[in-house]
Amino acid sequence: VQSSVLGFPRIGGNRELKKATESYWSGKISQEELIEVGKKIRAENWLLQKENGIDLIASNDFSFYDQVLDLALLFNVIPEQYNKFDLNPLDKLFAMGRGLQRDSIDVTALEMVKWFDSNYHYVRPTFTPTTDFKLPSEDSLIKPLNEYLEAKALGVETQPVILGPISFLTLGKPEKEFLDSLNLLELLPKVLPVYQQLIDKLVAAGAKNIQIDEPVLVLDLDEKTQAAFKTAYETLKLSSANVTVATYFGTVVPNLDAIKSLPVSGFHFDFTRAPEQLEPILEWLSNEKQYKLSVGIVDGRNVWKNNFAKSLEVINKAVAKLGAERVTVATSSSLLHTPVNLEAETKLSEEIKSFFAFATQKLTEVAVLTKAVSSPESVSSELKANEEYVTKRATSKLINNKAVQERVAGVTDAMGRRNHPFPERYAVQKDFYKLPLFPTTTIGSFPQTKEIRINRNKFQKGKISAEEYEAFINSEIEKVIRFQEEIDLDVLVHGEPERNDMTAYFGEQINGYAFTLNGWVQSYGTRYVRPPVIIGDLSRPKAMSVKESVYAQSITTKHVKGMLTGPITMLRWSFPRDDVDQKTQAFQLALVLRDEVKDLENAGINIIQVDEPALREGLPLRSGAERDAYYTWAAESFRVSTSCVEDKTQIHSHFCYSDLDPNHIKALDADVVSIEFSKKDDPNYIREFKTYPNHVGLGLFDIHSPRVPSKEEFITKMGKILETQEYEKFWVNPDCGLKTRGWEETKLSLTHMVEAAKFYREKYAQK
Ligand code: THG
Ligand code: ZN
Repeated sequence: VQSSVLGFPRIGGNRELKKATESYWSGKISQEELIEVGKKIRAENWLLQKENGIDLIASNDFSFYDQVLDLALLFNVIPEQYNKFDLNPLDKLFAMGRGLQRDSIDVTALEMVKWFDSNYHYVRPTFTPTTDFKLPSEDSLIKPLNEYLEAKALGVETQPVILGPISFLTLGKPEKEFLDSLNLLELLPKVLPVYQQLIDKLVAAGAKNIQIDEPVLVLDLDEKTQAAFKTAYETLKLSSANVTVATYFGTVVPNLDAIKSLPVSGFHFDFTRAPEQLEPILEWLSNEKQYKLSVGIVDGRNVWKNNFAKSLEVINKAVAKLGAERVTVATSSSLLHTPVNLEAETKLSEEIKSFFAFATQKLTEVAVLTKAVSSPESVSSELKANEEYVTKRATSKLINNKAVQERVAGVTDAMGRRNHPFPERYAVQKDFYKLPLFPTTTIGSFPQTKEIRINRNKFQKGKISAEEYEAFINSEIEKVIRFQEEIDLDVLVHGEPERNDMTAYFGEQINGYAFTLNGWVQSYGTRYVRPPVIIGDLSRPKAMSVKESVYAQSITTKHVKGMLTGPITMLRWSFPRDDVDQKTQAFQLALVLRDEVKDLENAGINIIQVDEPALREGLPLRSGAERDAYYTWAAESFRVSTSCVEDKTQIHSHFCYSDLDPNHIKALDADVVSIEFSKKDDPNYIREFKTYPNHVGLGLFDIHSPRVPSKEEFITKMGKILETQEYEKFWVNPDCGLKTRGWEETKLSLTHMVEAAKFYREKYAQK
């Protein structure tokens, strides 16, 4: 039995890669210095894995920005606009990943999209019918080869990891003018020779094992894509190395026929996310003795310690059926999605710490499980300690709260229903709020200035008192309220100066959550998140957001919107429990939020927004029963959190990041929804929202850009929307929160937005 790790976090134990990359961007260090930092991180990661006795250690898992973008650059999949300037390879990579504005250069970034259902985002390659796939002419520019040799020079034999041809093509998209005409798989005959050259070079350099990732095998694939696997892998000559085709994050079973007879040495499957695929896979492989099986069993997506007894059951079943020499023990996926090292967590209680394993600790887990198969006595103390952990965690007071469990069990349909349907509620609300036509509002956050960050930091470090901090926050709230009054917005917000990462802000006030000091994971490029961890049953000791909202309402006669993060987003942006299903966790969060919503209402906050930007990302990867079930329980958990209010209380919600089906938003029954919209110049998307029965604000400007749209631009944009929307249900707002913007552009953009709303208000008043 061998051990295998599919990839290690590349950010460094102290976010060295982020710091170096951003220093390079701002001209503080040279490219050589940046490259050195990358080299050092790679060396540390490889040596650490070697010390832990891992047999198959990944190389080419490192990236200065994104591994999919690396491959696009390597294969010369570079849209023309990036070739117009004489950029060196690394600068070209950054230009494609994040855009570049410098001297005479002005190029935007390629699209960034979610990596399956993880919180990582990859850069989407774009293809044309004439994309000229080729390797760089110099070997020194071939990243997988370089990194393989670099490790070898350190005495570490690695397994290069390459995204496979079917996934590479189908995770990309055609360039704009070829959207309807180019079928990406048509490019297969052109890309395969380049794969072949790359593999031949790796083999010539000494690589004995190569991993080819085909994660799209866990998605719904049409017949053509399924058939393409056979074509691709039968065209490639792979017999000179041990090639493992790897999938993760789901079951491969519906696509099993597509890979059943591929001429490769073995397969890797994820048995943490899809344990149900074990039986059919073993059944198949027991008759196909040429294949090895890599058993993905140490979770690459979560922070929990492995349950060795449970894992060994799976591994031993595989060994019994296939024989030890055909089985590899592995992480379920790359460890990219887990924080680097638990040892850095000096503030976690010993008990909580004893429940966790970060990437570094997971290496030991893989090694122990591997030894446990052939010589359990050599790891008997580890196995015993793990058994104790399992019992301790299952019975921990930190985790179990009977009252919460009973409350979730007692959730009724009625709790997820408002007192009356929207038309009746709206009649009451119309009378109560007396809002003008085209009411204007914002999504919640206002610019997070340096001053805000400094004060938050001082408070966290105990350098200013709670009273001083509260006074500061109140002064910020007052500033935001006065500004909104000045430009005559209709529904005001308090601006959220007290929050940074909203998931963490609420999580910190909920029992059953744990936090890390250094548990960063890459979200995209040099942007990382530090997701809080749901460790147990969730409950709210006291109100979480009432103080700030009530203060804001107390200093204005206009309506102030309360601001909360919905149950699905809280769940998706945290590390979830692995001992309770996601629906239960969502419902626990829903009940916490329900109490908060009620407290806000009781405190005189009449409009309450519960954001669900992550609603769409929770979607199961495959269509079918599980996906339908998700929509049902996700919507239900939202409604449980918001349906406890009177008719007059207006529930808002907000979505961003991805295309949404109005039908799924409808199921939430929010009175008003705001949706990211400014970058969609797609009239069909607007039209779809005509069927949305409640009120809707389509975002009118991009908050990711400092650009200020003019009043006329807003008027044009609104005009387009009003061509299809019933004007009475139309709200006016930006795409998303303004926390990453500066005050100057925020003031101008919002002023123009309000002026445009007033323009149409007058125009429609005459109708
Ligand atoms: N919170 C959590 N998870 C998330 C998001 C979040 N996942 C999805 C989405 N939002 C990811 N988007 C971003 C946007 C910005 C940044 C990270 C992810 C970002 N990070 C800062 C950085 O790396 O410099 C660090 C921010 C911090 O100090 O907390 O800018 O909102 N849990
Ligand atoms: Zn948003």
